[in-house]
Amino acid sequence: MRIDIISVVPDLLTSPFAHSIMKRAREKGLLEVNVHNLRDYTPYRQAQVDDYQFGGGAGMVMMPEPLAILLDKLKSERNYDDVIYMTPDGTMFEQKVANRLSMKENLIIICGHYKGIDDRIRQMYVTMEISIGDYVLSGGELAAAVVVDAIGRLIPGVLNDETSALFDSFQDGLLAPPVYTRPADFRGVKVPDILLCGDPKKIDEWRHEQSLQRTRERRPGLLED
Ligand code: 6GU
Repeated sequence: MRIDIISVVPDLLTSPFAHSIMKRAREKGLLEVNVHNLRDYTPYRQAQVDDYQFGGGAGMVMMPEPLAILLDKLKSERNYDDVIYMTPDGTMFEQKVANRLSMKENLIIICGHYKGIDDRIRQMYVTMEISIGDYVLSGGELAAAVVVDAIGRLIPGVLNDETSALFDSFQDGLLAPPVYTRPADFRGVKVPDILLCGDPKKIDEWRHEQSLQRTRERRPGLLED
């Protein structure tokens, strides 16, 4: 999968993909992330990319021309499955959405700043708008990093058996069960006996029961869906 990210603060998008599973995905050639600095594509002087909003009001708006120039260039080079705009008024990002996006070949992600982007870019180019939650971030970059991480780890071959996504919270609509490692007795608190019994079937049943119980207690809404 190839993901092109458009940003006015590209430095925010280096570290999130330089470590751990994202790093391995890129090294294996399964994920290619290209971050583009929007200022490199503006036709305006002094690398201007934003301007006052028509109608007045506080806050700048990202101008359409620099975005259109870069979007046209990318779209002339390959076909994109979606042009995603990160915005707090977008569709809520959930595991279902991540699963679906992980099957795509080429994606563009636009990170907004200030008051957001000129609405004509949304009308003319954007095919999908994503929010990562009901709170406001100062820009779309951290949200884009969340989305790319959630998608990237689902690309076939990125995770191995040990990191398998199959048992993640949400993947089966339930929260994950509790996990333990050594020591079996930590300051007097013991690992549940069943995990030491050696019977995989019994352990699976216990884990499923724990998943159900956690979901009932913490996120009962998930059981209704
Ligand atoms: Cl995608 N962008 C911004 N700026 N704030 C957000 C968000 C996105 N999702 C939740 N809050």
